[in-house]
Amino acid sequence: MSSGSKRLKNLQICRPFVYGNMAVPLKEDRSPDIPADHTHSWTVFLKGVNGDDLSSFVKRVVFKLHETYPNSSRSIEEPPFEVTETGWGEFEISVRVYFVPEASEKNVVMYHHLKLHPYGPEAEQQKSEGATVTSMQYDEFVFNEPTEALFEILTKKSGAVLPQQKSTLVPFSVQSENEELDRLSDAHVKVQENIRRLTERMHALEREKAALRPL
Ligand code: SLL
Repeated sequence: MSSGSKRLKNLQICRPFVYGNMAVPLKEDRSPDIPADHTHSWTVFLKGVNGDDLSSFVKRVVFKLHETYPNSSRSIEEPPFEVTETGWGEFEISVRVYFVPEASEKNVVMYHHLKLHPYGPEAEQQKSEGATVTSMQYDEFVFNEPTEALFEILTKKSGAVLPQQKSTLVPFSVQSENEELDRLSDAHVKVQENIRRLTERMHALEREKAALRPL
């Protein structure tokens, strides 16, 4: 076995990342090279939560676009792992991630629905402003029993960890995760309290019913 290919038993190491797309409507002064029926410019991407570079352990990312695009399978070999295009329609993009050879990990695939149009209560307003639409998903690479070499890369070279504090730029952080856990635990306490109150009420009504004499 070559050095570093031994696996570290009973160890799991995770790295957070985000993938998704941003899209903007094309303006009047669009380039003449863009086909007339295209309405939006968009970028599909995969990156660290903080915008961190993942290339110490990600070797390449293959974005598989709709077959209406020429060379619909786009292999990106270095960061930024993204594809920018123009088009008119929304469709599903597969995002396949290949890891560096030292990792000895199988590739993984995620699916992202390309989003061009705003939706929700502010959709009309955003549409009239030509606002940028973003659709992004948080996920984590989970490496079970990583090779020594991958462990070395992840702990020594790559930052790419969840930021401690939340900020307006990065919606994902240890702080927001803890806040979410607090909200869940508050909700749990409230639900337990409601169950207790309603059970008591039910028992009281049952007692009342039992005390009623049949007519
Ligand atoms: C739809 N099912 O009907 C989808 C398909 C395809 C979008 C969307 C490419 C343009 C081109 C493009 O925008 N394809 O041919 O260059 O909405």
